[in-house]
Amino acid sequence: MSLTIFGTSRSRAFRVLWMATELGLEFEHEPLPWQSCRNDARYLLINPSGTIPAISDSGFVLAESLAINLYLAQKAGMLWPPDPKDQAKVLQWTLWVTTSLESAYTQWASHTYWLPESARDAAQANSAAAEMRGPLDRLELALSESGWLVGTSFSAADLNVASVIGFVSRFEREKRPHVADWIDRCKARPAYRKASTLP
Ligand SMILES: N[C@@H](CCC(=O)N[C@@H](CS)C(=O)NCC(=O)O)C(=O)O
Repeated sequence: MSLTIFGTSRSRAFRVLWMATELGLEFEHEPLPWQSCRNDARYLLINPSGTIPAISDSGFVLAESLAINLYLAQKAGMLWPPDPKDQAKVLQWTLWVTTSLESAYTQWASHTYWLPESARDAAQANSAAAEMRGPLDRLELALSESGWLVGTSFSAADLNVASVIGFVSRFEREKRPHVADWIDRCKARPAYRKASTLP
Protein backbone atom coordinates (compact mmCIF):
# COMPACT_ATOMS: atom_id res chain seq x y z
CA MET A 1 0.00 0.00 0.00
CA SER A 2 1.76 3.16 -1.08
CA LEU A 3 1.10 6.63 -2.36
CA THR A 4 3.23 8.22 -5.06
CA ILE A 5 2.85 11.87 -6.07
CA PHE A 6 4.15 12.81 -9.51
CA GLY A 7 5.22 16.37 -10.24
CA THR A 8 7.65 19.00 -9.07
CA SER A 9 6.53 21.32 -6.30
CA ARG A 10 7.15 24.18 -8.77
CA SER A 11 3.91 23.28 -10.54
CA ARG A 12 0.28 22.50 -9.74
CA ALA A 13 1.64 19.40 -7.99
CA PHE A 14 2.40 21.74 -5.07
CA ARG A 15 -1.31 21.67 -4.23
CA VAL A 16 -1.19 17.92 -3.74
CA LEU A 17 2.11 17.95 -1.85
CA TRP A 18 0.61 20.52 0.50
CA MET A 19 -2.52 18.42 1.06
CA ALA A 20 -0.62 15.18 1.60
CA THR A 21 1.61 16.97 4.11
CA GLU A 22 -1.39 18.48 5.93
CA LEU A 23 -2.88 14.99 6.23
CA GLY A 24 0.38 13.52 7.53
CA LEU A 25 0.47 10.94 4.74
CA GLU A 26 3.57 8.98 3.89
CA PHE A 27 4.32 9.28 0.20
CA GLU A 28 6.97 8.86 -2.46
CA HIS A 29 7.61 11.94 -4.54
CA GLU A 30 8.68 11.86 -8.18
CA PRO A 31 9.37 15.54 -8.95
CA LEU A 32 8.79 15.37 -12.71
CA PRO A 33 9.35 18.74 -14.40
CA TRP A 34 6.38 20.39 -16.13
CA GLN A 35 8.58 21.20 -19.14
CA SER A 36 8.94 17.56 -20.15
CA CYS A 37 6.19 15.53 -18.46
CA ARG A 38 4.13 15.28 -21.65
CA ASN A 39 7.05 13.64 -23.45
CA ASP A 40 8.02 11.21 -20.70
CA ALA A 41 7.09 7.78 -22.11
CA ARG A 42 7.15 6.10 -18.71
CA TYR A 43 4.91 8.81 -17.20
CA LEU A 44 2.47 8.68 -20.13
CA LEU A 45 1.80 5.05 -19.21
CA ILE A 46 0.69 6.29 -15.78
CA ASN A 47 -1.12 9.48 -16.81
CA PRO A 48 -1.96 9.45 -20.54
CA SER A 49 -2.67 13.21 -20.41
CA GLY A 50 0.98 13.75 -19.53
CA THR A 51 0.14 16.59 -17.15
CA ILE A 52 1.31 16.90 -13.57
CA PRO A 53 0.25 16.25 -10.93
CA ALA A 54 -1.03 12.70 -10.80
CA ILE A 55 -0.99 10.18 -8.00
CA SER A 56 -0.82 6.43 -7.78
CA ASP A 57 -2.43 5.18 -4.59
CA SER A 58 -1.57 1.48 -4.46
CA GLY A 59 -2.15 1.34 -8.21
CA PHE A 60 -5.21 3.62 -8.26
CA VAL A 61 -4.21 6.44 -10.60
CA LEU A 62 -5.82 9.87 -10.42
CA ALA A 63 -5.04 13.13 -12.23
CA GLU A 64 -6.34 16.70 -11.73
CA SER A 65 -4.82 18.42 -8.72
CA LEU A 66 -8.05 19.53 -7.07
CA ALA A 67 -9.79 16.17 -7.54
CA ILE A 68 -6.74 14.44 -6.06
CA ASN A 69 -6.95 16.72 -3.03
CA LEU A 70 -10.63 15.97 -2.48
CA TYR A 71 -9.92 12.24 -2.75
CA LEU A 72 -7.04 12.36 -0.27
CA ALA A 73 -8.94 14.47 2.28
CA GLN A 74 -12.07 12.34 2.01
CA LYS A 75 -10.07 9.13 2.34
CA ALA A 76 -8.15 10.42 5.36
CA GLY A 77 -11.29 11.87 6.94
CA MET A 78 -9.40 15.10 7.60
CA LEU A 79 -9.99 18.65 6.30
CA TRP A 80 -13.22 17.05 5.07
CA PRO A 81 -16.27 18.10 7.09
CA PRO A 82 -18.71 15.41 8.28
CA ASP A 83 -21.92 17.21 7.26
CA PRO A 84 -22.94 16.50 3.61
CA LYS A 85 -23.95 20.16 3.24
CA ASP A 86 -20.48 21.28 4.25
CA GLN A 87 -18.98 18.67 1.93
CA ALA A 88 -21.06 20.17 -0.87
CA LYS A 89 -19.65 23.58 0.03
CA VAL A 90 -16.12 22.19 -0.28
CA LEU A 91 -17.03 21.00 -3.79
CA GLN A 92 -18.69 24.34 -4.55
CA TRP A 93 -15.59 26.35 -3.67
CA THR A 94 -13.28 23.95 -5.47
CA LEU A 95 -15.31 24.17 -8.68
CA TRP A 96 -15.74 27.91 -8.21
CA VAL A 97 -12.02 28.64 -8.08
CA THR A 98 -11.20 26.62 -11.14
CA THR A 99 -14.10 27.87 -13.26
CA SER A 100 -14.38 31.50 -12.06
CA LEU A 101 -10.84 32.53 -11.22
CA GLU A 102 -8.03 30.18 -12.24
CA SER A 103 -7.78 31.22 -15.86
CA ALA A 104 -7.72 34.98 -15.21
CA TYR A 105 -5.47 34.51 -12.17
CA THR A 106 -2.97 32.47 -14.18
CA GLN A 107 -2.88 35.15 -16.88
CA TRP A 108 -2.45 37.93 -14.32
CA ALA A 109 0.24 36.11 -12.31
CA SER A 110 2.11 35.08 -15.47
CA HIS A 111 2.28 38.63 -16.79
CA THR A 112 3.03 40.13 -13.36
CA TYR A 113 5.44 37.66 -11.74
CA TRP A 114 6.07 34.33 -13.45
CA LEU A 115 7.24 35.15 -16.97
CA PRO A 116 10.65 36.71 -17.54
CA GLU A 117 10.20 40.49 -17.50
CA SER A 118 10.84 40.72 -21.23
CA ALA A 119 7.88 38.42 -21.93
CA ARG A 120 5.37 40.19 -19.66
CA ASP A 121 2.53 42.08 -21.30
CA ALA A 122 0.91 44.77 -19.15
CA ALA A 123 -2.26 44.78 -21.28
CA GLN A 124 -2.80 41.08 -20.64
CA ALA A 125 -2.16 41.56 -16.91
CA ASN A 126 -4.66 44.43 -16.82
CA SER A 127 -7.43 42.60 -18.65
CA ALA A 128 -6.96 39.57 -16.38
CA ALA A 129 -7.04 41.86 -13.33
CA ALA A 130 -10.38 43.26 -14.48
CA GLU A 131 -11.80 39.72 -14.69
CA MET A 132 -10.53 38.83 -11.23
CA ARG A 133 -12.19 41.67 -9.30
CA GLY A 134 -15.77 40.31 -9.24
CA PRO A 135 -14.83 36.80 -8.06
CA LEU A 136 -12.38 38.22 -5.50
CA ASP A 137 -15.08 40.51 -4.09
CA ARG A 138 -17.25 37.40 -3.73
CA LEU A 139 -14.41 35.67 -1.89
CA GLU A 140 -13.91 38.69 0.39
CA LEU A 141 -17.58 38.56 1.38
CA ALA A 142 -17.42 34.83 2.14
CA LEU A 143 -14.29 35.18 4.26
CA SER A 144 -15.72 38.08 6.24
CA GLU A 145 -18.04 35.62 8.03
CA SER A 146 -15.75 33.18 9.87
CA GLY A 147 -12.37 33.72 8.25
CA TRP A 148 -12.60 30.27 6.58
CA LEU A 149 -14.58 29.12 3.56
CA VAL A 150 -16.56 26.29 5.17
CA GLY A 151 -17.49 26.26 8.84
CA THR A 152 -15.10 27.78 11.33
CA SER A 153 -11.81 26.04 10.57
CA PHE A 154 -9.34 25.32 7.77
CA SER A 155 -10.69 22.69 5.36
CA ALA A 156 -10.01 21.22 1.93
CA ALA A 157 -11.96 24.18 0.52
CA ASP A 158 -9.41 26.65 1.89
CA LEU A 159 -6.50 24.54 0.72
CA ASN A 160 -7.85 24.10 -2.79
CA VAL A 161 -8.80 27.73 -3.30
CA ALA A 162 -5.68 29.19 -1.68
CA SER A 163 -3.41 26.84 -3.60
CA VAL A 164 -4.82 28.08 -6.89
CA ILE A 165 -4.56 31.81 -6.15
CA GLY A 166 -1.61 32.15 -3.78
CA PHE A 167 -0.26 35.40 -5.24
CA VAL A 168 -3.64 37.13 -4.88
CA SER A 169 -2.53 38.39 -1.48
CA ARG A 170 -0.37 40.84 -3.46
CA PHE A 171 -3.27 42.00 -5.65
CA GLU A 172 -5.10 45.12 -4.37
CA ARG A 173 -4.38 43.84 -0.87
CA GLU A 174 -5.88 46.81 0.96
CA LYS A 175 -9.20 46.43 -0.91
CA ARG A 176 -9.78 42.86 0.29
CA PRO A 177 -8.29 42.54 3.78
CA HIS A 178 -10.08 39.29 4.60
CA VAL A 179 -8.67 37.61 1.47
CA ALA A 180 -5.17 38.90 2.21
CA ASP A 181 -5.28 37.79 5.85
CA TRP A 182 -6.72 34.38 4.93
CA ILE A 183 -4.02 33.69 2.33
CA ASP A 184 -1.36 34.75 4.82
CA ARG A 185 -2.80 32.34 7.41
CA CYS A 186 -2.95 29.50 4.87
CA LYS A 187 0.66 30.09 3.79
CA ALA A 188 1.84 30.24 7.41
CA ARG A 189 0.70 26.67 8.03
CA PRO A 190 3.59 24.31 8.76
CA ALA A 191 2.47 21.89 6.02
CA TYR A 192 2.52 24.68 3.42
CA ARG A 193 6.04 25.63 4.44
CA LYS A 194 7.23 22.03 4.49
CA ALA A 195 5.75 21.25 1.06
CA SER A 196 7.46 24.39 -0.30
CA THR A 197 10.85 22.85 0.48
CA LEU A 198 10.22 19.78 -1.68
CA PRO A 199 11.89 19.57 -5.10
N1 LIG B 1 -6.16 21.06 -14.46
C1 LIG B 1 -4.94 20.31 -14.31
C2 LIG B 1 -3.81 21.07 -15.01
C3 LIG B 1 -2.52 20.28 -15.01
C4 LIG B 1 -1.44 21.03 -15.77
O1 LIG B 1 -1.69 21.64 -16.84
N2 LIG B 1 -0.24 20.97 -15.24
C5 LIG B 1 0.88 21.63 -15.88
C6 LIG B 1 1.96 21.94 -14.86
S1 LIG B 1 1.44 23.14 -13.69
C7 LIG B 1 1.50 20.71 -16.88
O2 LIG B 1 1.45 19.51 -16.72
N3 LIG B 1 2.11 21.30 -17.90
C8 LIG B 1 2.82 20.54 -18.89
C9 LIG B 1 2.16 20.60 -20.22
O3 LIG B 1 1.01 21.06 -20.30
O4 LIG B 1 2.81 20.17 -21.18
C10 LIG B 1 -4.64 20.12 -12.81
O5 LIG B 1 -5.05 20.98 -12.02
O6 LIG B 1 -4.03 19.12 -12.43
